[in-house]
Amino acid sequence: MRPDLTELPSAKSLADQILYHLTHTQGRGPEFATVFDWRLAVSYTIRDLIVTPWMAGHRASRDQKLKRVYYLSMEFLIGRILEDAIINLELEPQMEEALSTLGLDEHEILDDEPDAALGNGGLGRLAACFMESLSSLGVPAFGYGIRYEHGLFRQRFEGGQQVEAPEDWLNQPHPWEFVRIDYSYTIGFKGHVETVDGQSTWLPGESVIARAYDTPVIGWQGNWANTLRLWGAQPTNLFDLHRFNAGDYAAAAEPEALARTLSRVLYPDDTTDQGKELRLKQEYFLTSAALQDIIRRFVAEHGENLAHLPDKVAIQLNDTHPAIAGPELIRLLMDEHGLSFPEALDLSRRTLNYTNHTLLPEALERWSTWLMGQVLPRHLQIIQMIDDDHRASTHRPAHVAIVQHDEVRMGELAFIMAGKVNGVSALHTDLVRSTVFADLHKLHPDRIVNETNGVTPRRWLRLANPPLARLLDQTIGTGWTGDLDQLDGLKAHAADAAFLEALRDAKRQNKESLSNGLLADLGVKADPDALFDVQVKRMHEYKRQLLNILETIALWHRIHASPNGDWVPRLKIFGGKAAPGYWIAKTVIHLINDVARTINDDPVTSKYLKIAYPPNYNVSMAEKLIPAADLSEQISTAGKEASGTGNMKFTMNGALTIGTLDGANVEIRDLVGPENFFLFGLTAEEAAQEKARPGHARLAIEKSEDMQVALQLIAEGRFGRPEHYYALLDRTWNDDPFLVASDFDDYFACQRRVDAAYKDSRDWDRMSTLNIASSGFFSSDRTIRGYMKDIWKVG
Ligand code: F58
Repeated sequence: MRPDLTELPSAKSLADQILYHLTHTQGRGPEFATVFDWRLAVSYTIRDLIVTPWMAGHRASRDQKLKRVYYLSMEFLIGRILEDAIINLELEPQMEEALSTLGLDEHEILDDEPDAALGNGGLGRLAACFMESLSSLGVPAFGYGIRYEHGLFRQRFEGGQQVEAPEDWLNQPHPWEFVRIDYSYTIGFKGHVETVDGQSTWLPGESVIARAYDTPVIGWQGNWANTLRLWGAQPTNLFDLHRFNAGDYAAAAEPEALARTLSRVLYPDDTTDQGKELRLKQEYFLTSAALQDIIRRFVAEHGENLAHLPDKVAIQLNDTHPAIAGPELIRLLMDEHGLSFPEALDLSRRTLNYTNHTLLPEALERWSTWLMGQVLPRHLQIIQMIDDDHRASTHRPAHVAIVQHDEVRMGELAFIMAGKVNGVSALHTDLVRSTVFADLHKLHPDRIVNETNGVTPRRWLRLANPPLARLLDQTIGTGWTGDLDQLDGLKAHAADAAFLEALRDAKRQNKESLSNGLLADLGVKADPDALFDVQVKRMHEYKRQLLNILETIALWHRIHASPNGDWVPRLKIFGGKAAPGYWIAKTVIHLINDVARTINDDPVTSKYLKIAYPPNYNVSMAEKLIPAADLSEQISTAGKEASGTGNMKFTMNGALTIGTLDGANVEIRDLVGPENFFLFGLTAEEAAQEKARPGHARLAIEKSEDMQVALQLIAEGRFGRPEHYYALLDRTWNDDPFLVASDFDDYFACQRRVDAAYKDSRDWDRMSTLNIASSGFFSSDRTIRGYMKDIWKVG
């Protein structure tokens, strides 16, 4: 509830404030102002309105000595901030009016904002949704991350191939942040440890300063704002004056350049060894700065007795990336605050928690003991102490150690140092218990809990899909935005012809705007009546974009063979980036673009089949694509996608899902009803067995005529130079680690069921209604309430 509705500014006062900031903050008169100047003036106007609840929240948390939640994450994939803030303050009508009286185009202003792309994909976007929900629920919380100067790379296609360019969102003033030069911490690296009378002291050989940059995150209805505190790296000595005076300017600037490297770039989910040391340093940089800040605040509010830390502080580690928090917290408590090892260990365990986001063995972090010893020598000692203590206290089997084969296993470290460990969907949590952490689960049977992911309905419904949001407001009232379970009220309208008509209309508006955009940007002419079939996510073998494009080729071949058939027109949309070093994923991108060029130019099939692959998929693009989708592709190999969150956004926006029993798809299907979900493919258990069957790929391909045709057309060079694809074809025939071949026929048949269903538009709309109506569970508000109760013990 808003405390005082009269505080909401009028359109007139917004316009006045915008003009004020244009003149006094931007230093520009309206006659010379660019879109950028106006956008900054609008942003400062909105920021002013956020500052009051932000400060009030801080004061309340401090005065009432409330327990705080700290979310440590190497990634926050925020996207744009301005529109989200306007929506959460419920200022859309006033702002629209204000901007129109100033003669400005609102869309132009909003579109001028660069995405804050400080993340790779789902894990980073989840962190951003959590920040928004924590504020919406009024939970005192801080997000801690790194202020990367360059977020996720920009993607473009040249000759169909991905080309990466640096992203530079900070190349212009960022109006949302407040720099806090008084909150700066020294972060050490390397050097050695001296032990005198049992008291160890780490003498780092290098150090940098972590400086805080704060962005307020406003919650729904503007009552509460938390802080996203991002650390920027600064050199301890700004400048080597000696060298400068000697005329060696490059060398004089070296310390600064080296230090800044730490917060220069977001690590792209990479497969190479390069940058490993830098990545470890980045992880430690974030973690140490955050923990020093947390302890400083605790002491300021509660005094020196750190025994109460777990009562006032709950720390969540977003994956293993900040798992060095275990040894670092112990180090700070022991070496800097004089606690004993057993005390420090106990307090740390009652404060820290860890979320696992992947079962893929190659994604579980490991550091060589050599590198760890070089970069963080004191931490390596403490890790050994944690490991010894765990061995002694649990009598565990030898293969459960943190340090094994000269490697530090960050998953084990995070698990052993956490009060609670959580998976991100029901299936994933079961698999965490039975596979990666099976032994540790046996030793600590109460530690693993499930918290199925969620997404914020403010951004992913109200902001992204205004036509649907309006229809929902008219049909079930506006309460759904803060309480997504109210969507359930739509079930009563699933047979109401007028409602279904209006729903179709809303989807149609989104499809039309997307079609216009695709025509303008890519030259792809899409028919808004076609079925919009969308797969958007990071490019990865396990997500199986290859399965989708092979099915597209096989379908094209069939349409070509009988062009007068009763085909359902489809637009296949792809979006996603591949890690720069991940050649198979990059080959699939190339293939999709090659196939798109051939198919889109085919006069025989073009009224039935088109492909669009807009480059540089990001949060803002997702906000346009998802509301226009009829069909959501969630086709990962079962057992590989921890949860998925895109799948939830599509469901909320009325797309039906074609998917496997993987991640949160399982829960989506249970909730929307199996009859309103297009299921295909092996289960996780069957997939594991199939993978163990020698020659599974070849056997499956030999049984599938459609798949053979698709592979043959690629090999013949129908879509581009075949030699580009020999390695991919060879891998598909002979290895196929993600079982594209084994699931192909079932997927193809399932797509034909989709076609049949789409022909009955009334029934499709009914199913779409039931999908939306059943999606309340996937609000990140529900997820955060789960963490509060099961893990953080707050509220
Ligand atoms: C994703 N992980 C999971 N990792 O794949 C997805 O199923 C889940 O829904 C989501 O987390 C949220 O729980 C993910 O996005 C990364 O991007 C890593 C970043 C660091 C390098 C390795 C990949």
